[in-house]
Amino acid sequence: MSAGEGDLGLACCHLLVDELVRAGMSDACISPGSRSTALALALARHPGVRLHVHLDERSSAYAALGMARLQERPVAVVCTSGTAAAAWLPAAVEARLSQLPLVLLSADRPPELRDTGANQAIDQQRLFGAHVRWFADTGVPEARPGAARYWRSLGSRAAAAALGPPAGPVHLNVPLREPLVPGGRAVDLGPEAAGRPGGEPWERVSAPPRQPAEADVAALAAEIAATERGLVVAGALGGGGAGAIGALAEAAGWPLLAEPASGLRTGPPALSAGPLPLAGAGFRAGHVPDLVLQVGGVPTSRASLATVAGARRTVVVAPDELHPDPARGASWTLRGDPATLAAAVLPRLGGARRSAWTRAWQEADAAARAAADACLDAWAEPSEPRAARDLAAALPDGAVLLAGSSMPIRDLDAFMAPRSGLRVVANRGASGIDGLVSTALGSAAVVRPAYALIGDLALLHDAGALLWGARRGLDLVLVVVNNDGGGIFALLGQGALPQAEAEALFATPHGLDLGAVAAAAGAGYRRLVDPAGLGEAVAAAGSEGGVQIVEVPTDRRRNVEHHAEVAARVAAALGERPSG
Ligand SMILES: Cc1ncc(C[n+]2csc(CCOP(=O)(O)OP(=O)(O)O)c2C)c(N)n1
Ligand SMILES: [Mg+2]
Repeated sequence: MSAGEGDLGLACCHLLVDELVRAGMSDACISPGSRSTALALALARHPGVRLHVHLDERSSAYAALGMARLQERPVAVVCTSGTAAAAWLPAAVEARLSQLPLVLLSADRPPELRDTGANQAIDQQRLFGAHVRWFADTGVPEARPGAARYWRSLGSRAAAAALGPPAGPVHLNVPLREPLVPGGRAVDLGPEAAGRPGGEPWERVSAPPRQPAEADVAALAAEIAATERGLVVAGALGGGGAGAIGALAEAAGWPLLAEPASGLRTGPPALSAGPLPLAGAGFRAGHVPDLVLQVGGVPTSRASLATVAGARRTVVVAPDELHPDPARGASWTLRGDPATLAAAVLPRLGGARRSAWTRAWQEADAAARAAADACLDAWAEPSEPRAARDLAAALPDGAVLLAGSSMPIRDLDAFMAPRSGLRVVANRGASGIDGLVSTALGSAAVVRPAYALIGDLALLHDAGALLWGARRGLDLVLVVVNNDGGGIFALLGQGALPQAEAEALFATPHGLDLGAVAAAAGAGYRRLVDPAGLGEAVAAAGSEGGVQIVEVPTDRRRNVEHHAEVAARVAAALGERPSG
């Protein structure tokens, strides 16, 4: 018997997968389905691929995103046709904005079954619209001359497009004909099926040089040297090598306002209390920077955003495709890698400059830090600010902490003390509260144990991932701040609405017992009682292995009081009147 469609599909998908592996891919995520049989088997049978199987496609794509962020390599995601592929959209959106290399491989019906009402057939052409960097419909696998180089070329181009720079998601739609299951017959796609010798990719794609232009380096250096009242603002940054930005701030003699996910809040010149001194109008009004140099993602806190928006001049360093400038105040956007640019500017600056400007920032920062710490330490019950501070301080060197959207990322920004050895990551591209358990599980597939700080609604939003993923050999400590709903809304305008509306429409309390949720999933569980005990609880959870939930019970109304108290104590320490 000759080879059937299933054998042909497998042979061609193998070439695709092999090229992804040659481009550095080591991990792939798949969800079950019939149409994707050839893709699933090609991944499962490739010795270079570690496979992760997930029931829920949304969760699967978010897990892949968590892996891609830490590996900085392409991660493939495979699923069947129909709504399965559509469920990848949220992760594709996040990957595009966070510039993470996902290779989305959707199986599809062959052309003759499209638009016929055939089962599980939807229009998958450009399914992710502008949210992917590249789309191709591969066409149905065929044993024709040139087939081998076609499938290899597709794979290496997909990887190259995903890696960029800028990195991002790509989508290959792969229509497959029945019979879908291979019959074990050999398929001869010719000598090129073996690929380039020595494991080389079919096509090496070189990115253009990323060195900043000499004229830009000189102009920026001159501007920095001429400005005493400057500020470096660092939002979320990928990868390592950001150290040159700290050195640049030091040489400029400017304070560095560094978010945890910038990787730069490691000690001076980074401010220790993040945006806290800027939250009241007083210090901010008296310390308007003449020049802000903003690197990485958009600042998270309102205070940092207002500081950037109020600067007399703003220079933004941003990778291609992104415009991290919601205030539209940037007068100069420099494309490229901030660390590379900083390293190029550094030699042009003199030794560290000391000035009254920097001293004022440092003094305000130290006063704010002390005032905030005194508040946090005094509260007799577990609190959200303290949980963020203590968790960041307690994690071992080399740890990765996923900061959840909503209050966790904000509390870390306000309260995490500077330290080295901790990598804080976040899905800040689109700031969804979805997919966070999955993203954390994806991190845990790369580093063990991984850690996450998320809200209770974020946990419940992605509870399916917990049910599926808690007993699959991954080590993850999920610290869940349980304030029985969305605590952030009480700190935003919705808190002032009539209480019934504020509760039912925004806070959305659930009343669930997280211990029972953990038990249903087979995850470990502990609940914080002593406000000073989080470090110990997390260490105990980590040493137990597996997926562990550490619940931090808090109260939404009390949390508003906590934040108000910190604001008042910081304002008093800075000699300001509280902003109310
Ligand atoms: C997918 C998605 N849906 C809705 C929102 C809007 N949203 C922002 S914060 C929030 C509440 C989150 O609650 P929780 O995770 O418990 O964190 P908390 O606010 O209590 O810190 C919601 C619903 C969002 N960001 N993403
Ligand atoms: Mg909550």
